Amino acid sequence: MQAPFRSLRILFVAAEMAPLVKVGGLADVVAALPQALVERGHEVRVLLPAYGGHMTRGATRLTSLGEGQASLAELRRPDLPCPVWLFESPVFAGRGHHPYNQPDGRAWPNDATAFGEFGRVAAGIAAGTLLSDWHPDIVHCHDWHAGLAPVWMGLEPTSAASVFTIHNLAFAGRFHPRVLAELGLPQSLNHPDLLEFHGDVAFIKGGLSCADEVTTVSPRYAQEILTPEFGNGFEGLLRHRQEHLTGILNGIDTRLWNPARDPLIEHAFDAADLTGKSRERLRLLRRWGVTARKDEAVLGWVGRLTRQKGADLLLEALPELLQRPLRLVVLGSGEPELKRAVAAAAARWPERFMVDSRFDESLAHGIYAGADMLAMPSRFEPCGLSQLYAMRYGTVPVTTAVGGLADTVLDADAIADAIADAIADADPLACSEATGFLMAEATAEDFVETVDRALRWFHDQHRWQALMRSAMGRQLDWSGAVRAYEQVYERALAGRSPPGVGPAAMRAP
Ligand code: NHF
Repeated sequence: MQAPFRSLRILFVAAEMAPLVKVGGLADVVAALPQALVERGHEVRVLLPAYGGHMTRGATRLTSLGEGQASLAELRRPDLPCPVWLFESPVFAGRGHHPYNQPDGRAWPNDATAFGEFGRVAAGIAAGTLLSDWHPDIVHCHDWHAGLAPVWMGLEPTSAASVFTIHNLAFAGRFHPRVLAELGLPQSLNHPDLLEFHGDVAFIKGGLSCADEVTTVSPRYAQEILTPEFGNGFEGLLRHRQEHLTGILNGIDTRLWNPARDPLIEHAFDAADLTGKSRERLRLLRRWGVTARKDEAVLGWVGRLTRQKGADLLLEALPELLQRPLRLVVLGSGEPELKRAVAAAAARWPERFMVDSRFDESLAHGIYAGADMLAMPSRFEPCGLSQLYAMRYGTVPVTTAVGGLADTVLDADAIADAIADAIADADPLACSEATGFLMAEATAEDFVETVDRALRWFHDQHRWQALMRSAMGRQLDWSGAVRAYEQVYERALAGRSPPGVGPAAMRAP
């Protein structure tokens, strides 16, 4: 049954938010979901760490925190969906160039104290001890960085309910248990039902075990993480909390990602007139001084060069792929070894395999607009946003059938076969629901085989254009997700632990 609508005060707690600080898809979601909630009539604030002075430019101080040099500042800007509250503290000092990694690539050594304190600030806002005039109904925490917020909330009297969203279970925020004492948290939290994890403490478990409701970013991933294959050791706990676990597919900000009015591309286009897309293809290749024949497809990659994303599979498949009429364009940085291997391949095949490893939002838009296909051979993918951006720009994803990819990419051959089976003389162009191509296994062989299937469609331009239009026509905005989150918020409020008592899990040991 649909819950009756009421306007809620929601505090988002996250380590990233576009355009202020972005490492991955988390940042896009933490910008777009508040926007959609605000449009539905909710009052939203986002709590973020201030990683450097550049983030607090133009912000006004709300309050100082404790006796140290920490404070809370508010940033209001036309490009932000709601006021952003910045936690300024020496614990985050020096992270200006990257929130998670030191210049040599290693994680910052004080992550536990920094994000532990961050969670404490969220709980202080929830309890009304830090700000007197704004109390959230819901504290919506994202990924391990915010995992201690529901734990701190359990230790302070608050009437707010907590929701924890898993964007990627592979990052757990795992530390030595001594951090509990360093943070002034009780040792009783070092318990298998709470934070303990194989002799360490894992901050993500704070969210998984203590939040009133847990969500993740696609229905398929919500199922997958209950299994040892995708559960990263948390599958037991997640199965235990299954009644409180919901998979809600991410949307995208369709105003920002709109090929008909995207300031980051030069030639606008839409599904009715794709001329601009061909021009964007030329423009994209011109960046590297190359052109492509009509029968050559441009296969793009936008994303981190990691094993999760299957960057190693792309490299393994490369010699085979380059036997085909293909040009590959890669935008991404990531694991040092993969970065080096990608750079070496680019040097070896300069006109066929083109790479840019700088973070460049306009090149990302340029690839979504100008490529024919998007490569995304991920081993696992909680939701995946690149395939959604690509579809919006008529770029057909070639991906693995996992997580959110399986929920959003409908295989063109599978659909064409189903239609042909159902209707004897079906129109060969029929692919009304199809949006891309799915590989069964994350292997280099399957990837090549799936690119081959995509190329067969590409070489029949009538069918290809129908497929592009079908991908572009898919509804990708936040409207469905935002209603699903409202239901989760209502459930969290209805089932929340009584103020001051703490979540059920904290009472158990
Ligand atoms: O889309 C935002 C993103 C997901 O699959 C993505 C991931 C990180 O790995 O929810 O978070």
